[in-house]
Amino acid sequence: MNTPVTAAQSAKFIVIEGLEGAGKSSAIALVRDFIEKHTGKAPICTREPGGTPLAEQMRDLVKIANESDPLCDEAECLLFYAARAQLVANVIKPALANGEWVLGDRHNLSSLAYQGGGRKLMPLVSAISDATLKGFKPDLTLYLDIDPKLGLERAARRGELDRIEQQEIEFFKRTRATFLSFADADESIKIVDASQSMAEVHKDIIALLQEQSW
Ligand code: Z5A
Repeated sequence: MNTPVTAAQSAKFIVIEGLEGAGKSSAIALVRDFIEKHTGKAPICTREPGGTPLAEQMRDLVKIANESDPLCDEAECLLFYAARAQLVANVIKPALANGEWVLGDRHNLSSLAYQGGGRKLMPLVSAISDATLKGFKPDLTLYLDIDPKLGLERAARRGELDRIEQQEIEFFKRTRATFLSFADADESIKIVDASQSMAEVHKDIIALLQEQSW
């Protein structure tokens, strides 16, 4: 694991997912360092929604509530996929083709969980996902699993909650259940118990990374 690999031969796309307050920020810093040690080069880091100038504009549209023109659920879903299509086409695929590893703060699993599960729009989400991504997916997803009540308490301590964070608890319960059901069905999605202390969460993440046959 300590011998740097030739990135051009095996660039990987790794994604961190989880409900708010799951601890994605510190997990990303940890995985970024791991990749840098493993490959000899820091990964390209992305966030969703966002990561290109146009996708960042869409991020503002989905995060900030506009009371005179509330975003309907279908428009929200389309904005997430428009932002993702930009990011995949202009950043993620070119980086991987160039042999650079990519580390994502959220990706398609978030839409499946929040819009498909939370908003109950799974048929629409599945159709757009298939049409825009055409099977493109991360090599590894680390899903930081947390009870929404605990996650939202942590997120609230950090500051004001955004438009999506202000949804009722049932929305987040459905979202979490959908994250877990996708993780159960897909070997490339690993579940990390994010209710543990940060040190324990990080230990589990490193163990999962070391398990990979890269
Ligand atoms: N969204 C969507 O609906 N559909 C999609 O397709 C996509 C996204 C891509 C993006 O918001 C929103 O869009 C998000 C999902 C939705 N909204 N919601 N709700 P974002 O990117 O601004 O934010 P985020 O992704 O939800 O969260 P974050 O702020 O980047 O990270 P985090 O994982 O929520 O939390 P954190 O900052 O790492 O930790 C939160 C606090 O908890 C912090 O003070 C930590 O010190 C503390 N913490 C973390 N871990 C621990 C442990 N283990 N113990 C104790 N305390 C801890």
